[in-house]
Amino acid sequence: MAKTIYVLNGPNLNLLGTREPEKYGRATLADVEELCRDAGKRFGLAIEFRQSNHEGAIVEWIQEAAREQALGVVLNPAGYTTTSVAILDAILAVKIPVIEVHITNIHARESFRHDSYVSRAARAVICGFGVDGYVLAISGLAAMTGAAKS
Ligand code: CA2
Repeated sequence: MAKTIYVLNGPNLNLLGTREPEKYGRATLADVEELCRDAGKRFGLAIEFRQSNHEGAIVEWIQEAAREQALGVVLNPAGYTTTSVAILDAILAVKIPVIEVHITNIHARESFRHDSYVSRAARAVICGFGVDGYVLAISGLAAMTGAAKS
């Protein structure tokens, strides 16, 4: 059975490609899912791709990923990045690696976007590569877990 990477997306990312294209680009979340599935195939990995506007759903999915012994989680926490102790605690409670991804370079934006709770527990952080950051995160997870060799 192929190992699975959970790709989790936080609030408002369902709007990707439909608003603020100058910031977030024109790719939709469905396009991002396709990019992730293609990247997964290259490494023989299954992708579980989800989005929610609710903090608790993201907490439950991180716990589910660990229970299901997923290879890891790629997480764009979006607006919960700098507010959610609950998501931080969920990441701290699991042993699987979580890679934090942001489409934009959050450090070049407003200061309230800089101080990520998620970064305190994430194994790695990728930001500013646009939606290609998701592919980089999957590739990085495959490499750090040894899945890239098999
Ligand atoms: O750059 C990123 O990926 C962010 O996580 C996106 C979040 C923002 O709060 C973070 O600071 C950085 C915003 C997600 C909202 O997504 C939208 C996409 C298109 C149109 C409207 C919202």
